[in-house]
Amino acid sequence: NKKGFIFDLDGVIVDTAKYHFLAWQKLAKSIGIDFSHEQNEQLKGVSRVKSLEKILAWGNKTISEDKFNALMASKNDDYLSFIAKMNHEEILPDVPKVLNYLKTQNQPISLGSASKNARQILEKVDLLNQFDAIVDGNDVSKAKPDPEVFLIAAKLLNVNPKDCIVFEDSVAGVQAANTANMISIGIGEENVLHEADYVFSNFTEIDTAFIDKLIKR
Ligand code: G16
Ligand code: MG
Repeated sequence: NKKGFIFDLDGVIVDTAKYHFLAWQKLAKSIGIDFSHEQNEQLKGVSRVKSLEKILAWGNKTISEDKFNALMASKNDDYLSFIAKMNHEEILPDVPKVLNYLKTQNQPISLGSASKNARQILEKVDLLNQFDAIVDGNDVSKAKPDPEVFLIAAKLLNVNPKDCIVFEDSVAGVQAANTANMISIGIGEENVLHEADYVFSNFTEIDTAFIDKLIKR
């Protein structure tokens, strides 16, 4: 059986949320807004534009379009300075194990990320050539929870959406997978990701028997 396995990037393959946090926090501070870890959690899977809109709303701030664009650019510069220092050691536990097993089973693999920096990050951690398709923030017009990103991935893999399996750490991403009629696998906390078909804390909990079950279903 040929399925399509689609991986979110931030929070599934690497933990870049910590870098987003540092960059957003610096930005928020520069315009006099407090920004907490809890708020950063709510930006997971959310696009860059939407993230800044949320931060401004939390701080009750309105700014000009020029200022908005300037803030977006400097946030990304800061974020990229952290990305520049990444290496393969930042790949989350047992992600390579799962990717390699899928390869031995001839299962096509795609990335499905909201990030416009996805390719750079995959390059830094040496995973770029592991993917048969890459769909990221540059390819979509509608952000998660819209299913567009995963539907494009299914198309590129030449697999029906109902034969796709999505690994996601964000609520919006799980909803996007469900709306696309795909199997959703939440990576994170059960109480947060309860809409997913399955939830695991991380890939160390996913064994080959479970993957075989997904391939055969
Ligand atoms: C993600 C992160 C979000 C981030 C978004 C856009 O995607 O979870 O926190 O705001 O990408 O990223 P960038 O600013 O790099 O374009 P995902 O879908 O990989 O979890
Ligand atoms: Mg994510």
